[in-house]
Amino acid sequence: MSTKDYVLNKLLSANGQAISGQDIADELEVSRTAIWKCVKELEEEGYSIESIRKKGYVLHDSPDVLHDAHITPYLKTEQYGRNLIIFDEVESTQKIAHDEAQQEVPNGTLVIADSQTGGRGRLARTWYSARGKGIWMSLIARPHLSIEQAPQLTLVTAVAIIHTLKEVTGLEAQIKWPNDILLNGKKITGILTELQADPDRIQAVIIGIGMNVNQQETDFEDEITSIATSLRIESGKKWERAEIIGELMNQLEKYVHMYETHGFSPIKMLWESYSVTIGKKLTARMVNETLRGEAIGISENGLLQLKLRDGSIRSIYSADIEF
Ligand code: BT5
Repeated sequence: MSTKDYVLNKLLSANGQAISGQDIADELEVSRTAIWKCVKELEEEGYSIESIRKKGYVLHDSPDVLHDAHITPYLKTEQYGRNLIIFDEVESTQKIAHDEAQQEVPNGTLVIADSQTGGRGRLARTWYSARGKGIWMSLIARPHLSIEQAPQLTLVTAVAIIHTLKEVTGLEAQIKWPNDILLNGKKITGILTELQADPDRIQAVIIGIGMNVNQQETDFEDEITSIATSLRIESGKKWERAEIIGELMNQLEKYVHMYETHGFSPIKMLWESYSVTIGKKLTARMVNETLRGEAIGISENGLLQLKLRDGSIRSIYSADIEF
């Protein structure tokens, strides 16, 4: 850890109390001037730090930056988010997570970026990832599940996201099958779950999450202005991304563990209670066909059950839904 990171960690964990420059200098066996230089650098990065004579430094405010020291204090997990790989800019966190997963990084390793130049959704669609305004991250999970159980992790993730939003912001979001989280009917979060597996065993599941946090309406590209929203637009205030990331890790670890130990039934119940899809008449567009019918539920393996006009029931794995 660099001297600056050490000073930042001390300031953050002091919770608004003064920390002594001399004490830190002694702990690190460096000069007091070296500590003072770090404080100046942090101020230039947007931290508001007061120097109080004979007492030391007090941190009053932090910029909304992505840094281990900001995220770790929010973690209550054993593994998720404990190994953080944070970038300023990448093409896609999903791509990096796939490479990292092959290097045998631990379960729960999280790849985060402040901006993505080539963020993607399903079927290689564009995912807009404005710099510093949202959460663009990919979790490398190595769950104790069979390959057949992996697709349901998108639904498990959706439940974890709903609980995170409620916990941190108080907002009650809804799930649109299969992978959209909505606030007031507009998309706040997209999920992209991808699998790395041997013929008989999961190596890793890469759970990509894109969440709009601090955008204003004018920040969205024309293509998505009418369909997208952010936490700031819905709540009228800015949010600290580190806190949301920490809580996402807590909730994801909890619900993946619940799925591993109790199967899909408890998740299915929660998922259905947050869904805007079930009970609706809708059109499901798939790569090869389009079906119209009523969504009557999801199956034990996470497939959407669509009742067609002739009364027959079709199970759908993935589709774009229009009401
Ligand atoms: C998704 O795909 O919703 C999955 C998005 C996953 C993004 C994360 S970010 C971190 C990780 N790294 C990546 O490269 N990806 C993951 P899909 O259901 O196919 O929806 C894509 C559609 O959502 C686009 O065609 C747009 O219409 C819309 N869209 C794009 N950017 C958006 C945004 N920021 N907010 C809301 N909607 C958006």
